[in-house]
Amino acid sequence: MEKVKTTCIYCGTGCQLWLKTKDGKVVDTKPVMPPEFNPGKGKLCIKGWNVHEFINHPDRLTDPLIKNARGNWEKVSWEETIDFIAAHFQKIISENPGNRRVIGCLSSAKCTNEENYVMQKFARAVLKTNNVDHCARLCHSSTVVGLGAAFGSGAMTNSIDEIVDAKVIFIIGSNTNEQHPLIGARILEALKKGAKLVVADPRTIPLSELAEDNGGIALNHLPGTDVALLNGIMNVIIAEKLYDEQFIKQNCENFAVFQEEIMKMTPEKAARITGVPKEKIIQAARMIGRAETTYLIYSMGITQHTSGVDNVKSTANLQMLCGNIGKWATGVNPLRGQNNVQGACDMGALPNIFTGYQSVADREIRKKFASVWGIEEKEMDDVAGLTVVEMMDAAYRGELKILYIMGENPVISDPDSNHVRLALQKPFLIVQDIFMTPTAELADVVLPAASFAEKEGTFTSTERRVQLIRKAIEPIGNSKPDWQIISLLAQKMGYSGLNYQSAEEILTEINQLTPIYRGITWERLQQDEEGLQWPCPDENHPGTVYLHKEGKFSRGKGFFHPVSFTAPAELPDADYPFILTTGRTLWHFHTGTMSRRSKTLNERVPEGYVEISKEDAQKLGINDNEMIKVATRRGEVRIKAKITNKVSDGLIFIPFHFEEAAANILTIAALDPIAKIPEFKVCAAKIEKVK
Ligand SMILES: Nc1nc2c(c(=O)[nH]1)N[C@H]1C(S)=C(S)[C@@H](COP(=O)(O)OP(=O)(O)OC[C@H]3O[C@@H](n4cnc5c(=O)[nH]c(N)nc54)[C@H](O)[C@@H]3O)O[C@H]1N2
Ligand SMILES: Nc1nc2c(c(=O)[nH]1)N[C@H]1C(S)=C(S)[C@@H](COP(=O)(O)OP(=O)(O)OC[C@H]3O[C@@H](n4cnc5c(=O)[nH]c(N)nc54)[C@H](O)[C@@H]3O)O[C@H]1N2
Ligand code: SF4
Ligand SMILES: [Mo]
Repeated sequence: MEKVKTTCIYCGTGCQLWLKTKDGKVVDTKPVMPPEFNPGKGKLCIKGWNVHEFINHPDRLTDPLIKNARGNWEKVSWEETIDFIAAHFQKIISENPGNRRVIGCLSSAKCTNEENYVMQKFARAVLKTNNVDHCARLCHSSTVVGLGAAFGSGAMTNSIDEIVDAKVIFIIGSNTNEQHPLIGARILEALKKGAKLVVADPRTIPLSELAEDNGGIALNHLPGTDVALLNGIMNVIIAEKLYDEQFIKQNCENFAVFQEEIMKMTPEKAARITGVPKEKIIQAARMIGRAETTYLIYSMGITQHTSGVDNVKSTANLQMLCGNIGKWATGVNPLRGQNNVQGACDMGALPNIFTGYQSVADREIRKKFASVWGIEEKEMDDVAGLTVVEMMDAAYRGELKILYIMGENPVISDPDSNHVRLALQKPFLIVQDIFMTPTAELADVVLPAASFAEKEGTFTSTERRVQLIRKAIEPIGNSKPDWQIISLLAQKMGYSGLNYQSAEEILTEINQLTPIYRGITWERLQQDEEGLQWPCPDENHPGTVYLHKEGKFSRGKGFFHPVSFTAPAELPDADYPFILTTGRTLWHFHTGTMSRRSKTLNERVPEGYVEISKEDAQKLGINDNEMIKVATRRGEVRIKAKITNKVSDGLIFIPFHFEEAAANILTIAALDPIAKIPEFKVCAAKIEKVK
């Protein structure tokens, strides 16, 4: 057996693992020792341990496929496929002169930095459009906007390793132990060292119980009421003078206006809105306010709301108020979900920025990119492009003529799937994946990509840590690394600026154009066992463990945004009396393309379910494991009931991994007005027995 060291493909923690190979197949996985190495410390979670199980699965796509007139798939050569796609791009471009909104590209947080860089360069330099986006839109777009406005940088401020030294850990809207298990493991270590946990989650998650059992506090607030909860907590901190006056004076601005807003949200009022007893709000405020250091963690419970940006700004307000920024074991720490979602954002796979958050609206920046890319600045799109959900709407209206999707499965992952399915039937659709997904089924052309085990490149983890992935086996069948496929397309369309020989060559171009990645070279990554954390401005820089050191915020001063509570877009009523919230389980990953093809994971949880409280189940006469119908104004699914004490009365929870009981048939496509993130965490639903 041979073994190759690489980075886990599932979540954004960034654990290092060995892929063991035999006869050209990946047959086993082991964690990378020694235990002092960040971020995994010599451990893996259940998904990491079984990451090899999907790689050589017989369902892997091996050849390009074109749908014939009868709707059947035909295997075709790469040459024919590339000709076919390039001809379509050229036809649509020539039929719509000057219209930059007729083509859209979805990039992928599953793919490497180099592949995301190549995808956005293809969109901008060849297709001349800023219509490029990816799943970060559905995930942390509120973070990028909210923390960008408050601090000047949208990334996780501190590192995973610091958790163990925090005195208080405030976890709001993150099911850390199931969704980032090895970050969860560090929280358990901190508990052992005497840290206190404050957990705010509408459901009772594993951490809620741990908090209460160890002298901390668990708050079960109503979904979508985080601003009221956080403002209530800050109201007490200000009233009881538990805030860090000196930090605020020296490093922040707009405090007076913010304070005025906060004083309106008394704990009594916060209790009425959130459903959390006033005493508990006061207790949480005192625990956070009095702690020497509080490390705040949040994830989708904060971001996936029509008030996502406001929620994020509130977490920033709280940490500035307590002087918990720019110090070890503090900070606002949004846990990035996908293995490389941080990297896909850093690489500019977003409609408004190039790499390193450099604005497409800035002429000097456009000039810089144009000169390296060998194109004219005036040819470039200077207006922000469409976001994921906006592209779906444009497709539905017939305005988007071609959609090129790399490594995403929007039929299962976007809100309101029935609408998405209709929308995707309209444009010429190209899907590039490792498996035939429900989205690929709708395509005109399917391109087989090589998986992470079959290529080289880099991923950037949630803590801004850039690490290598290494090739363990040859690409399966005739599949190719994503960057090579895009490169072939670009060449066919007459552009030679994407003819790279290796991922290393692409990273070198990224280094050149991206100040925060300038010092993160291929050579250094090969030498450094633990990767490098950006910002890393030059080749001698050691990388950055935590941002905004000594209160020196990236934007100058930290900005207090006065934020007031707004209710979710759709609340329960007589027709739809339940709140439906959606999310994940430990055992599966997203749309299940990989985890449901992993024998070990799929045996544990083979099908979808809806969590419902005992009281509600009794009222409706529903038994455990009974097939029931859950419906919203968008659609309905048949799904197994799971009676549990994890959800309170009136609340139901569905994990969105299961195609046959797809949560997103039910969810609402209401968006945050700025970040355009959908409200996956709240909509109104009803439950019926199946006759
Ligand atoms: N096993 C596994 N791990 C994963 C993933 C996976 O699919 N499977 N996906 C990865 C990705 S891309 C991401 S983004 C992360 C997501 O990681 P998480 O955000 O931790 O996961 P979710 O289950 O979406 O939601 C987290 C929690 O938010 C709570 N919540 C719901 N509504 C609200 C609310 O209004 N306020 C608050 N405060 N909380 C609320 C839910 O009850 C849930 O416990 O996980 C990553 N890791
Ligand atoms: N209801 C509800 N919906 C949600 C959420 C929620 O909490 N609730 N969360 C949202 C969030 S946070 C996220 S991040 C999104 C995720 O949404 P998606 O990104 O659409 O979901 P994935 O299943 O991760 O899709 C990744 C695809 O990439 C493919 N793939 C893997 N490796 C490679 C590769 O190397 N190359 C190529 N070309 N393809 C590859 C996989 O087979 C898979 O089909 O879902 C969102 N949707
Ligand atoms: S915690 Fe995340 S990165 Fe680490 S092994 Fe598990 S899924 Fe992979
Ligand atoms: Mo995500």
